[in-house]
Amino acid sequence: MKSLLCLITFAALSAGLISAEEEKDPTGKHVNACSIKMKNGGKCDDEGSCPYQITLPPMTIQLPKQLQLLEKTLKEVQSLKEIVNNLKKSCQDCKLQADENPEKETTGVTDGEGQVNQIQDLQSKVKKMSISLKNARTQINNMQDQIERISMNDVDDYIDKKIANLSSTLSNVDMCSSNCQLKEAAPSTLPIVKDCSDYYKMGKRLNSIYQVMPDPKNKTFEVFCNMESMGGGWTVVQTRKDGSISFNRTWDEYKNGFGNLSGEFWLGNDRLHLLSKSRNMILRIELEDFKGVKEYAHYDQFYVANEYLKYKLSVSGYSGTAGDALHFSKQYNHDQKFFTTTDKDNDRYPSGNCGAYYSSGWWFDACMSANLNGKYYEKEYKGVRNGIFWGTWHGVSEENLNSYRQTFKAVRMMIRPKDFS
Ligand SMILES: [Ca+2]
Repeated sequence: MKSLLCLITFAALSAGLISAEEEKDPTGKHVNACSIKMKNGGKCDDEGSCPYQITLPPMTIQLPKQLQLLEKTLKEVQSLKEIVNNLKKSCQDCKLQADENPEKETTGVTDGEGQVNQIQDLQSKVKKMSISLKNARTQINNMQDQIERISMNDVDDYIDKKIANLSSTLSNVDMCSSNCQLKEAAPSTLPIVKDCSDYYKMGKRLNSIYQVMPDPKNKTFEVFCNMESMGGGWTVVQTRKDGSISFNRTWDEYKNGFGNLSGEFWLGNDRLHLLSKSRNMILRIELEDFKGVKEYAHYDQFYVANEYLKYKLSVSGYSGTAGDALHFSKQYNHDQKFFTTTDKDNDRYPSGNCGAYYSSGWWFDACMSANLNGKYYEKEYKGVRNGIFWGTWHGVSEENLNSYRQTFKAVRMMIRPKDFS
């Protein structure tokens, strides 16, 4: 009977249905003792019947009516406990998975399939968007490369051509503004004068100063036209003939030009750029020494870039008698070199400024095999070769450190459109 009562009490405790005070031993440890006590309640009578006293804990428990029902309840409670334990374990596993793989969305045990699918869809969309973003970034990078390859000069040229077309159209409209029907195909009375060759075509045959406008975006400026030598139509860009002008000048002076168009001068790098940009130009260099020897160098192509590109020189296609000093050797080559002055070092000589060393503004390499803007010496000189220099001139190759330097009496640089005839 006592064991049955203990069993019932234990079952109720396990199911959490009742609470009971736990007994402790003198050391304070919990003791799994049954709290139900049964003892002798008095003296036994003659027939041997004894009074017993049962002490129950001070609790009220509503026990099932039948023990079978109690057992069933116990089993259900056990089963519930197992389910709860499994759920706890599943939750812990889920949490661990989520910690290990934060990119994956956790789908709780209780989440429906619909939610799982939704999350997978979202993940798939995120992946697609990520790929699209990568592609877009690649395309942007490619476009940036292309933009960098398009130099400002090309854009400049493109705009110039468009403006030239517009100017031509506008002048036609002007001519036709008053009495169009009476002026049938009237020849243009406003010819475009880009350089001296246009004046030559208009019948001008006098060596003189003329106004030209190679670029409609820029103002007209004066040039000296050589209409007499070598077929005429030449726009002169540099002249040396008496040493009256110093060519040891600053960047800005070379940019804007200096000297006297009727005497010695540098036309100016900005003008050189505009002239050589407006048409494909050829270059003719003429040299004369103090012995009266005259030679020339002809280049089939000549172009000077804008200031932004440091007036880079493009020159090629040599023919002539003076030798190709601009392309002297692999070491000394003035083609594709930037312009350097005493105050702006764009040369290829790392230890100093060739312009300062040779008292000149020029398309220095590191440093030079030609320099037509060097000092004007009337007599032979020694030391630093800072005079007007042409590296393929007679006798120059035999010069040594102690010998006299070659000097020049006259130098001239002039350009003309390649298609001039
Ligand atoms: Ca340098």
